[in-house]
Amino acid sequence: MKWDEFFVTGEPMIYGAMVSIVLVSIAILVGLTYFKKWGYLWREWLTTVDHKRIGVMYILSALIMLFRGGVDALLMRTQLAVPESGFLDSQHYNEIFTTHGVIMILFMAMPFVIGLMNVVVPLQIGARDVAFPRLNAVSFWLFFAGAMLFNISFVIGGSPDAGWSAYFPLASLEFSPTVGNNFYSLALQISGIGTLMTGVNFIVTILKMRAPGMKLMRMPMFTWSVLITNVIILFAFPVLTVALALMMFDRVFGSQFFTMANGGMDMLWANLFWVWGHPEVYIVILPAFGIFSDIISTFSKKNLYGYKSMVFSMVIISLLSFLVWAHHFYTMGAGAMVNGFFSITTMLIAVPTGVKIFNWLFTLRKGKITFTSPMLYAMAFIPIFTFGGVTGVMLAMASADYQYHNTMFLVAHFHYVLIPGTVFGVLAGLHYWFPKIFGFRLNERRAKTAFWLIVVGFNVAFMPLFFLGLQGMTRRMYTYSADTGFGPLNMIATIGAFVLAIGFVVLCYNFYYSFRHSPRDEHGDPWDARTLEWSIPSPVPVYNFAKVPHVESQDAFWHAKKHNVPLFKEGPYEEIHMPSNSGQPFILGVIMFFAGFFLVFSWFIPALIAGIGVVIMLAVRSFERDHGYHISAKEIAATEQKLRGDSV
Ligand code: HEM
Ligand SMILES: [Cu+2]
Repeated sequence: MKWDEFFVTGEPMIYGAMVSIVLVSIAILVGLTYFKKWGYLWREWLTTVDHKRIGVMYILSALIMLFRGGVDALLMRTQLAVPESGFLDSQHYNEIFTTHGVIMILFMAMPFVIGLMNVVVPLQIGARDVAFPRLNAVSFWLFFAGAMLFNISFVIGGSPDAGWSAYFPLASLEFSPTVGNNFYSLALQISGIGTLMTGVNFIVTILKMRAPGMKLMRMPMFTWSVLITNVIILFAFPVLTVALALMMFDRVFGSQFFTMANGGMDMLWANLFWVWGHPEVYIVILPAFGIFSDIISTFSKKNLYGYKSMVFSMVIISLLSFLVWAHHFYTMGAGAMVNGFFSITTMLIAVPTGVKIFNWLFTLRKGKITFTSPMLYAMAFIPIFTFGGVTGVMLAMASADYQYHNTMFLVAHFHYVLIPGTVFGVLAGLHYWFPKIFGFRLNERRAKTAFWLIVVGFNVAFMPLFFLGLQGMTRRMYTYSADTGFGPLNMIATIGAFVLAIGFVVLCYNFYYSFRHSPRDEHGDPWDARTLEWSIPSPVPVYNFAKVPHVESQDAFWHAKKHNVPLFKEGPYEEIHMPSNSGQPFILGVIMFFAGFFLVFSWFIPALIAGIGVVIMLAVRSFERDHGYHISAKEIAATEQKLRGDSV
C-alpha cells in the first residue's frame, strides 16, 4: 500500500481535520507536561476502577462524540439546504451519513447511558461499586479503543460509506473496496465486546449487591430499567459479534457469507443486523425511561404511579424487541404471512409503551410540580416521544410501509424517538445527577435557555422531514433538483438544525459557567429527592457508603426523611475493602486498538503479534495476586466528618 492510499487525501476539510488533530494532540501533550499532570492522569483516571470515574469518562467520551456526530449532521443539513448544492459530493455524503449514524448510536447514545448507569446504579442500590470493578474498566477501554479506531478512519484509510446498517452487497469488498467498512466491522466488534461485558457486570451487580432490605420490587425505576437493558444486551450483542465476525471474514479473508454469488446470502446480513439492531434501540431508550420515571416522581413529589406495571411493561417491551426485526425490510419480499406477523408484533409494542406514558401522566396528576431543568426535559419528552411513537405505528403497517420505506419520513420518525427519548433522557439525567457527581448544580437559567433552543430547534429541524418524506424525498439522497419542490422545507429543516446546535453550545458553555459560579452543594440532597444516592455527600467519597444502608420501602431515602427513621444503623464505622487501581485494562485497550488497526489493513503478522499480546495480558491477569486494600475506620470517620460537618 502506498502512503497516499494510507492517508486520506484531496479534501481541504480532511487536511484541516488532520492539522487540527495534530495541533490538539500537541496542545494536550504540552499542557500535561507543563502542568505536571501525567502522574495525576495515570493514577486517578487511566488506571481507575472506580465506577463513578469510569462513568465520568464514558460521559465525557459521549459528549465528544456528540460533537463529532453533530458536525456530521450539520454538514449534511448544509448540503441539503438548497437544491443541487455542490457543498458535498455524493461519495462524501455517503461517508458522512454513515459515520453520523454509527457514531450517534454506538459511540454517543451507548456510552452516555452506560456512563450514567455506571455513576448512578451502585449508588441507588447502596453498593460500594459494581460487582467486577476491573472488568468494568476493561469494558470502558474496549469501548474507547473501538471509538478511536472508528474515528481515525476519517483521516487514515477512508471512512465507511455503506450506511450505519452496512447492508450487503453494498458493504462487500466488491462494491465498497476501500478499507472503510473494515473499520466498521473491527471498531464495532471491539467496542461491542466491551458492552457485552458491561451487560454481565451490571446484571450481577443489581442481582447480588443490593443493600439489605432492597427487594427487587423496591428498586428505583432507573435501576430496574438498567437491569432489563443489560439482559437485552446479553442476548442481543452476541448476534452483532457473530455478524461482524462474518463480515470481517468476507472482507478481510475472502469468505462468501453475504455475497450475492457462490452461495452467499446478502439478506442474511440484514436479518442478523436487525436482530441486534432493533433490541439496540431499546437498549438506548429503556434507561431513558428509567431516568424520566425517577425525575418525574422526584419533581412531582409523589410516588411513581403504577410501579409494578412500569416494571412489567419494560419486561414485555424487552421480549417484544426481539420479535420485530423484519419491520426494517418489509420490502424484502418475504410475503404477507411474515410481514403480517412482524407488523402485529411491532404494533403490540405500543401497548406497554402507552401504559408507561399514562403512568407518567398519572404521576404528574395533582403533584407539587417544580419545573427544574431535568423536569423540563421530561415534560418535553412525553408529547414529542408519543408523536414519534405514533409515526412508528404508521411505519409498522407493512402495506403502507411500501410507500414510506427509505424516505425522509423514516428519518423524521427515528429522530423523533431517539432525540426526545435517548438524548433528552441523558441530558435530563446529566442535569439531575450532575451535583451528585461534581458537587455543584448546573446553572438553571443557562440550562433552561439551552433546553428551549434544543426543543424548538429539534422540532423545526425534523417536522419538515415528515412532509418531505410523504412527498417522496428518499433518505440518503445527497441532492435533489429544484423542480421537486423540496427546497423550502429543507431550508427550514437546516435552520432548525443550527438552532439545535446553538442549544448544545449553550449547554456546554453552562458546564464552564457553573464550574466557575455555582455554589458548592454541601448537603448532598439538592433536589429533595427520594432514592439512596441522595443520602450520601456530594461529590461521593470513593467508598460511596460509609455504612451500609438498611432499606425498608420503595424510595428508601424519602421514606427515611418523612418518617424520621434512620437509614444507617448506629455504631462505629468498620473498615472498608476496596479494589486497587490497575493499568492493565488501559494497556489491553491499546493493544486491541492496534490489533484492530492492523486487521483493517490486512497486515496479518503485526495483527497476530497484537493478538498474542492480548493473550499475554489475560494470562498476566490470571496469575496476579492483588487483594485490594483497606480504608481504616478512622480514616472513614475523618472523611465523613469533613464531608458532612458532623458524625452520622
Ligand atoms: C443533533 C441533531 C441531528 C441532526 C440535525 C441529524 C440529521 C440527520 C440527517 C440529515 C441524516 C441523514 C438523512 C439522509 O440523508 O438519509 C441523519 C441520519 C441518521 N441519524 Fe441523525 N441527526 C441528528 C441527531 C441524531 C441522533 C441523536 C441520533 C441517534 C441517537 C441520530 C441517528 C441517525 C441515524 C441512525 C441515521 C441514519 C444513518 C444512515 O442512513 O445510515 N441522529 N441524521
Ligand atoms: Cu426496529
